[in-house]
Amino acid sequence: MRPENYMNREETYGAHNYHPLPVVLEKGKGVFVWDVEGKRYFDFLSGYSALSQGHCHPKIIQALKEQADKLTLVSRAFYSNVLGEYMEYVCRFFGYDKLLPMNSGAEAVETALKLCRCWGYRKKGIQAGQAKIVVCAENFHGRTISIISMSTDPTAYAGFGPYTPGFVKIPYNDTNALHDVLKDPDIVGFLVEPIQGEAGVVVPDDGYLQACYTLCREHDVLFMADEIQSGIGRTGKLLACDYENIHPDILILGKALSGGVTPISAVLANDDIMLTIAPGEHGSTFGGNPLAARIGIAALEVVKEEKLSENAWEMGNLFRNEIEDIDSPMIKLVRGKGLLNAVVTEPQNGKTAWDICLALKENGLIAKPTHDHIIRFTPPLVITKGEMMEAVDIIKQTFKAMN
Ligand code: IF1
Repeated sequence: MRPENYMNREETYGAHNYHPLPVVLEKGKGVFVWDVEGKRYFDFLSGYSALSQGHCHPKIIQALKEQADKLTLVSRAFYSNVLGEYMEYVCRFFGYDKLLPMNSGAEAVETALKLCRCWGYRKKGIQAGQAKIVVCAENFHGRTISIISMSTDPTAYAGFGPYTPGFVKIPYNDTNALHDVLKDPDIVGFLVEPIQGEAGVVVPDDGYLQACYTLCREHDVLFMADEIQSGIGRTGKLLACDYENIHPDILILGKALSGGVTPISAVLANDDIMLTIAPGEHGSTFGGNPLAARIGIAALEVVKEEKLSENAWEMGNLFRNEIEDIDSPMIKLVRGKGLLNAVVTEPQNGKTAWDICLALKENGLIAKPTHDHIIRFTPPLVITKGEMMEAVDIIKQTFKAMN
């Protein structure tokens, strides 16, 4: 079949909830993907940062194959021989007492919201039904009804009301705004992305997270970090919160927790918070399944063994230095940390970020715009210097040809 046939079939039988770049992928390995006509591309989206270990990492695929032949699911009605090992491994990896396993990132965010409210009622003594959680404008935490109820982006929430109450929205990167709302005694938590991904890789001022963390401590409010995209080495440290040496009360992980092999997410917290949820009060059919547990251990072992955080730091600096050198009227600025970067573009001669991404695709690199004019560049963290220089050259040539 030709690429158009694949695309038309998806359009015919699939919901139109995405507008994909016109490329049909068939194979992936490391930083590369190949389309159905055998053309190779640098993958600079990495499944929205889920594929940090690269496509089809042999160690993770091996773990998948071995476990798939043994036991894939028991539900949490029974124990398995793998789940406890996974829970211990991840808790020690990030320094927490306990882990609550889920599947998608949104499910983990919803779990964190429930856990925070539950702690508010059972430990902080907030009156039933009155708990409030502070969130930041321009956030992105997923697509469920309660999560879009926190959103300030009409594209995310318009047309899906009525909305879940109990959220207080404040500007991102504004500690005074947080200080002011924390006067409300019913506030039980503050949910924040250490770097805002969907907003276009918005990096807050140095010290912002630390100041928010301190305010939360002072007001007996839980600091919840959504590190689903910024975590697990993506920004050049294991967690983006590590840049400010803060240890979130509730840590939310997803995406690269599985290396892009299967949906795995997790909420981590210490006993005084996690044990406020009693048996039967929360759960998920697939959450903590043995297959995901084996894959999760392998995915994190790769992060450690291949020093992916360190590589993300070095390759991210190289990327931003090279892109900043490009002399193009279409480039307003490049920003990010580690290998979580974005180029803010300026339309020229009617050409937009989408046109740039189409041209990049023709030149062998796939990426996708967010909010029309921002192109997110998030390659797998396994990218080598040689691969990065080759990819940067494609980006340079593409912008040069757009002038
Ligand atoms: C889409 C990007 C968006 C996330 C953070 C929770 C979730 C995500 C910080 C939910 C998911 C994905 C979802 C995907 C586009 C992509 C994304 F920034 F990563 F590019 F939207 F912001 N917290 N991000 O980034 O996790 O339920 O998807 O597993 O929905 O279009 P999920």
